[in-house]
Amino acid sequence: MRIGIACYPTYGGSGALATELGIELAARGHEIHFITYAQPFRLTSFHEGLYFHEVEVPHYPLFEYPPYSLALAVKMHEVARQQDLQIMHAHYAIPHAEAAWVAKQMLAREKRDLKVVTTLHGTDITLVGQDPSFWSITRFSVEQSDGVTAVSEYLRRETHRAFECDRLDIRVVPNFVDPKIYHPDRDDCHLRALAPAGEKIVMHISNFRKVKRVGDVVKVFAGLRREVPARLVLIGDGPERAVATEVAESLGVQDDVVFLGKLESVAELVACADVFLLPSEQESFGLVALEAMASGVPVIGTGGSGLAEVVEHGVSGFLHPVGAVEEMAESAVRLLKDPVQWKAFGLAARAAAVDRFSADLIVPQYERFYESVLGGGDR
Ligand code: GMT
Repeated sequence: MRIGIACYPTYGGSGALATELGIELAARGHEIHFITYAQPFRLTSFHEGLYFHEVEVPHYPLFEYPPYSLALAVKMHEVARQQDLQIMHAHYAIPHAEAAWVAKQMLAREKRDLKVVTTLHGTDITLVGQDPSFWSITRFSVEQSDGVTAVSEYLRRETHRAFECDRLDIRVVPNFVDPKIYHPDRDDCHLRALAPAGEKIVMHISNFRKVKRVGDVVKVFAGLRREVPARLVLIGDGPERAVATEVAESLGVQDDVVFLGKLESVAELVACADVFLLPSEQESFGLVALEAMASGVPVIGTGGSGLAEVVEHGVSGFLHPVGAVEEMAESAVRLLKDPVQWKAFGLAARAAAVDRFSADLIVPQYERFYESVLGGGDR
């Protein structure tokens, strides 16, 4: 198949997943065209059958807000014509699904068909899409898509509820991980540099947005560090970084908190972790938690949203209510003080990643979905 993929190229789960999907599909013989404003951060080397088309937005003094969505639609239209694309796969509805709809209408006038598949990732539905400025157009573009997928049952339910569209057919295709890239082998990890005195490593990776509750990450760490010598490794950056620093200083743990900033590849670092923390307000899935699990790292986070479909409470990690930092710290101590239990949780985490969420299992689900949208197969 000839498929366009529109996604955010920056650090974040939706862009990471879209890029990994493109790479996997190209390896399976499909022709993949990424359309976005910068090289996707996980697209770091040449892959046969995979191309990147940059969307350029001209600056003009009149534009206080340069119209990226229009430039994106124009590029989608251009690439679809030139490459004879069959499908445009929009990852994260805003503005990719809207732009794809516009490109589809432009092509229809030229008697060309382009099927639009939209994958809902999370905050496009649970946060940004519900803002009154975006609600109606998000609902419109999702409903107008030829096929819609969501990365969890939770997100499917949320979409039906928040957009009052319970009859809309949404296929759940969970996120995936490549267990060959994310693996529990610690040989290559930077354990000695991160924990020179053999401390336990507690890790968190995110875009440091409010929804991630990075203040809670530091509070959980401070709680567990009272019982277990440990260091907190924070990877990523974003608006709440200052909060993490403030909380660390106020709790007196700043010397054991390491900020590594934004990193393109985290596979060799995640394997160093003894525990991964994801105490988010909500997660539609928690791709980063899955990457930790594939690396044999138990996850401690919050229940009540999509993370509960990834982490099994009491088996591959522990899930607690949002804000329950004491309970999360207790769970971490329990694991870190009991090597037998820690090992069992790590093995269960790895097994879940391989058996339920490996690329080999999930990518064919996307292929079948595309075929069904093109009219050639069952959904
Ligand atoms: O977490 C973010 O704010 C980033 C966002 C994204 O679009 O990159 O992540 C969302 O998509 C990921 C990939 O499907 C999911 O694993 C994350 O759970 C989801 N984030 C939220 O729901 C908060």
